[in-house]
Amino acid sequence: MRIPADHEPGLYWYHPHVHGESYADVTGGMSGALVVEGLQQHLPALAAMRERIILLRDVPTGPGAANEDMPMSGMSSASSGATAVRRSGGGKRCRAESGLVPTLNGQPRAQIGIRPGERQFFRVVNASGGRYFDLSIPGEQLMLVARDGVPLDALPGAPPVRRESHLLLPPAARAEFVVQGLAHPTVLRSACVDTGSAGDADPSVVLADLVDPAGVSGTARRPLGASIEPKRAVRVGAPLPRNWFGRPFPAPAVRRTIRFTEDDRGFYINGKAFTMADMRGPPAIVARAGTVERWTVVNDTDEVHDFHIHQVHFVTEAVDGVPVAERMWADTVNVPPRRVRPGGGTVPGSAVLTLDFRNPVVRGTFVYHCHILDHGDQGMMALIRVR
Ligand SMILES: [Cu+2]
Repeated sequence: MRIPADHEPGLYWYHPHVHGESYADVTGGMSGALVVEGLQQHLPALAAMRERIILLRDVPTGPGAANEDMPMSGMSSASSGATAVRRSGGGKRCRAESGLVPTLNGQPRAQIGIRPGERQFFRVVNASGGRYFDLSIPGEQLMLVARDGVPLDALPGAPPVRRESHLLLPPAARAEFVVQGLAHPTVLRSACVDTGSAGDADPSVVLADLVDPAGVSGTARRPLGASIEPKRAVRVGAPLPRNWFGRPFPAPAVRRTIRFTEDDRGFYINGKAFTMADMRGPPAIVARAGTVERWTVVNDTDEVHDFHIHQVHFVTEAVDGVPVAERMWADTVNVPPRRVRPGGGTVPGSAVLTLDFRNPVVRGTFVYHCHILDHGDQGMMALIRVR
């Protein structure tokens, strides 16, 4: 595989993409991580830290495999802008069985050794077929440095590090963040994600225990590893590759609406359920290379959908009409379900995206789809050609 010299450093992953079978293949574990090296050169503080590549997979559960977490704590509600989702208060949906058990690098409840004060660099892939994770570590903030393979400061004006109380990772999303060991044992957990009244159950779960490998020692009070506190100046080393991610946007060349719907027979984009035969058919969208486009992804269903496009990254500008304050590059975004209007009727959910077709390597015909893979398999997918 040839990686262009101006590619961003960051975290990607791979899996089979056979239409109609992706959910089964990915749930069966056919996936792996891909790291494009260089983030540690850009943020030298990371180079001093232990790196952990973490794949979260959902696997079919056997008897007694459940690993339910405690009820929702009083954490603040969604703060991570582009991927805000409603969080439920631990109601029925949060106790529902999904039939799948989440695993961290293959283990239902992993152990991660981290000394008090030690900083480690977590590079997390949501490689599940359809589960949302809402990651947090009780008692600390996560220092986010990259999302969906792109360092945060690749976007002009964005800081290299953001402090987050939790990180929502829709299926296929990646988050790269720094974790600092606490003086007492804690956990990496996922809070229950409310995926809407028709959505799948994504109950809360403990993914890993974070423990001091030396036991209760009380040593090492001072931080180990270099500082990466966003409030102090984070030292930036090698500059990021000069490429299209760092250039200001021109005005959108085209505006489009992508509408997600579903019924008892399948899942649709703009009224069309994708089939295997459509792989060779004309693309739903032809985009002009060298432009940016503004897409409004509309969710007119009662469950979340996870918009994802191949090859291209985008910036989420607004979710449900609310401008996103913390803009960043991404290739997955949660689109919230429709909601009931107080006076009656419903309002569809929406996400407004700026898609970037300027990079000359972004060419040819590829897909965009819901990355809840059973939805994509049942038709929520379409072709785009860039020329
Ligand atoms: Cu979907």
